[in-house]
Amino acid sequence: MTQNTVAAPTASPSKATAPVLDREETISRDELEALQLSRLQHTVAYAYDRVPLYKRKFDEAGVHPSDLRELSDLGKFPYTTKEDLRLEYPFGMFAVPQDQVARIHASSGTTGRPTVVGYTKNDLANWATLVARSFRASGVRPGMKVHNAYGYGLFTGGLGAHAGAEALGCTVIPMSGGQTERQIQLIQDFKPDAILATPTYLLTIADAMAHQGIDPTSTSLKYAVLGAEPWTEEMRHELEVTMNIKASDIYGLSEVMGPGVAGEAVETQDGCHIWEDHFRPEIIDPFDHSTVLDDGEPGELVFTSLTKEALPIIRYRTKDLTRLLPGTARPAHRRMGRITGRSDDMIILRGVNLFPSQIEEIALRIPELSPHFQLEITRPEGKRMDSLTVKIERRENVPSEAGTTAAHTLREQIKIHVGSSCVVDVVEPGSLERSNGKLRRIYDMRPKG
Ligand code: DLL
Repeated sequence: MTQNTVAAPTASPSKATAPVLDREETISRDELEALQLSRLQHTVAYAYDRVPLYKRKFDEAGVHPSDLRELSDLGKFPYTTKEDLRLEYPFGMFAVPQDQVARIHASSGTTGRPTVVGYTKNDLANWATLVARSFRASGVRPGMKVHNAYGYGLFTGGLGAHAGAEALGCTVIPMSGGQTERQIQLIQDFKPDAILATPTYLLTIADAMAHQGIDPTSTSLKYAVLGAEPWTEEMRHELEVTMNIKASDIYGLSEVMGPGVAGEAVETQDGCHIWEDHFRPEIIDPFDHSTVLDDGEPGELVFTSLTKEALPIIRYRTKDLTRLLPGTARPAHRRMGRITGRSDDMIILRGVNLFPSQIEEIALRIPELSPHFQLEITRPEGKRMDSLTVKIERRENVPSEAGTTAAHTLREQIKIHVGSSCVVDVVEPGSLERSNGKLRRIYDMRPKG
């Protein structure tokens, strides 16, 4: 990719600290779309020639790479799903010989075979560039100390964020996830400027600090770049106030690259800009897959990679629900709205669709309630309907009677805003499991089978 860089127009209040942006961040939409088209034509032909699965799928769908004449022609090509990656386990989706694969990552595989992804040296360089771009947009600058609490290992979070922070010119503290006491010690001693973590893990850290008698607003931290799980504006507010930081969003998924597919600008905090010089996004109707929706309409996010060598990915169905919005801080690069949830995390309660993020949004508006909650789905014996119990901690220093009143309020608000009845159980502060990374919110207790 082009390494030319130009100064940002007005991204920073003072000229002396104006960040230097990648040239692709400042190009016009027309120039960007021309680049997308040529890269897309190349990628589609490259995938067809090198990956048997793509050849088979394109042939079955009756499309050929030469059919891609304009960007909208992408809609003629078949989707790729996680199932495809699982079937091709471990290396069937790779488009280069193994000796050109510089790195492998994989999903945990708790729900079946893991999905395996690979990167060439160029892929790793592009990835680092895009993560660096995302961090810079979120306020991180060369020379800053960055505490990386994303998990290292097969998960793309740790190493992906690490390489991006290094590429930006930061001093990286490769802490990884877990060992919360140690995290706090190092934050106190090393005095980092920025922290990289999942939002719920940063909450765990803040909580543990308060328990140790450390004021979470008193640390050296000024910026947080948070992602890897859905979170809400209410959670951003909670973390910004609790820790006296600016918190920005970062999005990505291993099948498409890892963190840094999209990143949020700290000066606008209005959603992640998708780095469209490397990925072409589409929004499709999650129920009627053949329909590509217009910008602004909510649906399932689909990505096609434009530069990847080891694992080109064509129309990958992320299952993430969001919408495309016009670019702001980086005008040519469209933004994605916050992810409301994943289609496979949707709870269907008596015909009403519900996501954990909706509960988070509503609960955090009730002052007595904390952001620590979990959702239990049960099917009471003899009943044909599922039932939802929201277990949520009241905040420290809130008496239990006030917690009971808050439970009523939460139940009513859920009924009004989501449209379904549930049980709310307000529990003791500190009684629910804390996050170590990606937090599990839903506990499905229904009888199996
Ligand atoms: O979670 C990559 C990542 C690491 C992103 C660190 C950001 C920071 P996977 O483990 O493959 O990759 O999980 C990808 O996580 O499809 C979304 O459902 C969810 N996700 C990732 N970022 C966000 C976000 C990494 N900012 C899956 N908001 C995705 C909401 C997110 N959901």
